[in-house]
Amino acid sequence: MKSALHLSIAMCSCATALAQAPSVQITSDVRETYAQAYGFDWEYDDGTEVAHVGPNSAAEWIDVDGVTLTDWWSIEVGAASFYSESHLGTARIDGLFDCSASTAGNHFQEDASSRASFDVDFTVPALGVRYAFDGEADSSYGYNTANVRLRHVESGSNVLVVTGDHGGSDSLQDRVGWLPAGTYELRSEGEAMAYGNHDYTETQSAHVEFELRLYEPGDPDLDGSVTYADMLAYKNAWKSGSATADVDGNGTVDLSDSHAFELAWRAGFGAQSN
Ligand SMILES: [Ca+2]
Ligand SMILES: [Ca+2]
Repeated sequence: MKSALHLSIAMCSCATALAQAPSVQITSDVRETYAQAYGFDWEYDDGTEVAHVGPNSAAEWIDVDGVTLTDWWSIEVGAASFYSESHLGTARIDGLFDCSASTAGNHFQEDASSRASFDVDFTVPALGVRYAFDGEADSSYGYNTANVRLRHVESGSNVLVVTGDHGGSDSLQDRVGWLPAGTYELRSEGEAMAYGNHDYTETQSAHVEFELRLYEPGDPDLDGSVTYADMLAYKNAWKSGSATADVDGNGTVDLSDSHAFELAWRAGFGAQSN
């Protein structure tokens, strides 16, 4: 049965070809930032905030802002700031979010927070795509959140999860695999929330950084071109039953995976030779 993998090498007349950018489509893009600081005391009750919404479907968005609040007597209340940087493309989607918030301890009640959120949906075409992912998230202990998650909508399964909420720290490095056809939700959030009063102050932070790189499904060695080396790499992985040969992501390695890969590999050559 495994000899089926040999067929496609003989059937393809091309020696090598550069891979096209995979034809994923961004279908929804909501990126937002927010910072606020408020305080309350005998003769003071006020605050300030700033909120931004990123340009829909723009490839790049960098947003740096924040608030610093003092009361009517110029006594410090609190501060919050964010740095948000993200990129959307068919070959790369990434984000970097840093949020911080602090209170000064000069009032009966103080709070400050900052937030950066990233909600992007995209679709993967019929043959799927190959991916590589790096991500990390961490936050200081408290109500803070820092996370990133990639979910395949049709199956309801989380493909990638990095969670550094509430003082946690997490990372996924050099993670590779296939994304089968369908709709995907990529969600990330960083939020820092600080509280304070006359006896208590806080300084809080959240950090998230991730990069999802997308490749032609016929390019399992991820060098940007579909060559015989990719077929050989896949064949070896498939023969050994390695999870890296599980193209459809159903947890088993069988002929349906090798057939799916052969289709993708041939399509990678064909797209370039036309
Ligand atoms: Ca390759
Ligand atoms: Ca499979």
